[in-house]
Parts: sequence; structure tokens; C-alpha cells
Amino acid sequence: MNKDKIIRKEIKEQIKEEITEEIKKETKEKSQEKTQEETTNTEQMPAQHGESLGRISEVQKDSFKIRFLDREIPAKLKGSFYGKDAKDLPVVGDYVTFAYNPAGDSLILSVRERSSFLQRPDQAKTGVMQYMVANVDYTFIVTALNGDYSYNRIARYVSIALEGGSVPVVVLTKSDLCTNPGRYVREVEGISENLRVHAISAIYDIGMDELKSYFVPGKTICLMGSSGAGKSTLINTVAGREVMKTAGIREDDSKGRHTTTYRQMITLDNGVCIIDTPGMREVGMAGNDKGIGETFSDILELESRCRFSDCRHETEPGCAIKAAIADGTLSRERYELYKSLGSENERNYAKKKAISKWVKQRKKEGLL
Ligand SMILES: Nc1nc2c(ncn2[C@@H]2O[C@H](COP(=O)(O)OP(=O)(O)OP(=O)(O)O)[C@@H](O)[C@H]2O)c(=O)[nH]1
Ligand SMILES: [Mg+2]
Repeated sequence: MNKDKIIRKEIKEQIKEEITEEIKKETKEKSQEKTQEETTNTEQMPAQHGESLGRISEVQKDSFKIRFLDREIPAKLKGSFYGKDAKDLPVVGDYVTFAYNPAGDSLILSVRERSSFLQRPDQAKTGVMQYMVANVDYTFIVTALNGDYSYNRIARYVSIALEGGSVPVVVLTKSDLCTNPGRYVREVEGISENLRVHAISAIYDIGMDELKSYFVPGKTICLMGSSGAGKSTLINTVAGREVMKTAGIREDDSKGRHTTTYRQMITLDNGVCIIDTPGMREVGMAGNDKGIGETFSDILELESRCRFSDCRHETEPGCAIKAAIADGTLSRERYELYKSLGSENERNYAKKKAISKWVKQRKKEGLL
């Protein structure tokens, strides 16, 4: 059994215990002739001093919300989290243990091991990582079929999803505004072997049936993409009601208005968890070797077939990359993309290493 399943089993068991407890309380309270209204709000809450297991549904600076049963519990971190590495702090989608406080913020005690963890370098390109979401099964890479479309950016998202251990699914939205969505579907399918791609219109209910296979109870889906791509609209359509705020894009450049401003996990009535995220302006590469390797696994395979192990794919004889470009099995555009993402990844990684060396040195000198 994988860790995610174990955690879900634990939650189920906990729910069972809570329900039994609830029934006992209800019987007792009925005999004391209390009204139903007076009791419902507190009955489903965890024991005050016990440790409970919930899931982070929202993070805003130092404030967290924990999804427990069908409630959102406000929470803060236990003091021992301070000074920990940023990657060890809870993110949306994390399973956490917490001590329940009925009078205010509950206390997050620990973060359970993650089955997947999506991260990217921060926008300032310092190589510092931004930790986004955890325990995601599918990452929907949402791109609108208007001015938003970018082959290069989709490839970046795909490598981030793969690096983090989730399955990338490209969702091309606003197909109603595009005269030839099929052309884009084929182009995106060419980014990586086995990449799943769907063209939809959430507003006109086109292609939505194709997405049903992902919305399976117990699965977690995270939506990422530019502002205005239609992430929140897609969630509202799937939910059948307005659970997320949406807003029109700017007419002059088709860009969105950053309507969603923080990551948030909602649970649909059928038990599917969906994480909505704010639109990203840029998707940088750092610490992403595995993701790039998996996205371009066919190119790695070709490289391994070159006559020389240190082949630079330039003038060397017996080069499998050059041969594949010549016979059309590998597109030059895709190979160039692989090279540029790889070198950006290396550059940022070197920067990241230099920063952590600097921080370590300053700490040693007592300056930090
Ligand atoms: N024509 C058309 N418009 C759509 C479709 N999906 C979304 N839109 C419109 O696109 C605009 C932006 O949609 P949102 O769902 O708010 O976009 P978002 O990706 O959540 O944007 P941020 O929250 O800013 O990151 C809204 O005006 C939507 O009505 C679609 O399938 N077709
Ligand atoms: Mg949104």
C-alpha cells in the first residue's frame, strides 16, 4: 500500500471513530433534551487535547486552514517549525497532525511524508525554491487557446509536474475561441511521450466528458497556468456551482487579472480534491533534472546511443541526435528546447548552490 493510501485509510478510521463518538454524544444529549441546533457545530470536532490528522486546504503567510471532516479549521504552526527549512513547512495538500483548539487557532504539530511535491524557482530567479503543493495525483496544465498558448511554457510545466512526482495533463481551454484546436493538441502531444492533452471549453461544455476519468473519488488534482487561462472557471464547471471567483481577461493583451490570489484546496461532493492556484507569470527551471529527463526521455535515450559518451551532438561521427534530426524522428525545435531548459536548470542550480554556501558561511561567522 502506498503512503497516500495509508494516510487516507487513517483518515477514514479517524472519521469512523469520530462518527461513533458523535452517535454516543447524540444519544446522551437527546436524553438531556438538548436541541439538535445547539450541538451540531461542536460534535464533529476532534477531541480538544488529542492529536488529529487533517489536510492543509489553504496557506496565507503564517495562517493555515486544515480540512478535517467537512470543516475548515484555522491553524498556526507549532514553535518548533520556525528555523526549519522552507520545504519542511506545510503546503496546500499536505497531511498534518494537529492539536485542536475550539477557541481559536489549532496547532499544527507535524507534516506527514509526501507522495508528490511540486516546486519551482521563485520569480526573482535567485534559485530559491518556492514550494507549492503536495500529494497531487494529476497536475492540470491549463493553457488557453488564445494569446496565452506557448509550447515552451507548457514543456516547463510538464517537467515541473514530473519532477514533483505527479502526472501532467495538459488542458487547452477556450477551444470555442480557436478555429483549429486539433492542431494545438497534436503539437502539445509532441512535447513528451505519453503526455495526455485535452482541448475543452468550460463555458460551452465542449470536451468536458474527456476529463471525467481524472475526477475519481480520492484523487487530488492541481490546476496550474497563466492568469486568465480559465482554471477557476473549469473548477466551477466541474463542481456545478460557483466555488471559485472568476473574472474577465484584459481585452488588449488577453492577460488575466490575477483573480485567484492564493492556493486553495476544495473537496467536491464526490470526494475529489481540487487545488486552484494563482496564475503564474513565469515558470523557471532549477533543481529539475529528473523532470526534464522524463519530459525528454526519448532524447536521453538517443544520447545514450551516440558513439562517444561525451558527444556534444555537433561534429562528432556516429551521433544519434544528429541522425534523428536528419531523418525527421526528432524535431530540431524540440531538441533546442531540451537544451535551453537544461542549461537554464544548470545555471539556476549553480546559483542556488552559491547562495546556500553563502548562507552557511554567514551562519558559521554568526552573522545570520
Ligand atoms: N470563451 C471562453 N472563455 C472562458 C472559458 N473558460 C474561462 N473563460 C473566461 O476567461 C476568463 C478568466 O477565467 P478564470 O477562470 O478567472 O481564469 P483563471 O485561470 O482562474 O485566472 P486567475 O485566477 O487570474 O489565475 C473569464 O472571463 C472566463 O469566463 C472558455 O472555455 N471559453
Ligand atoms: Mg482563478
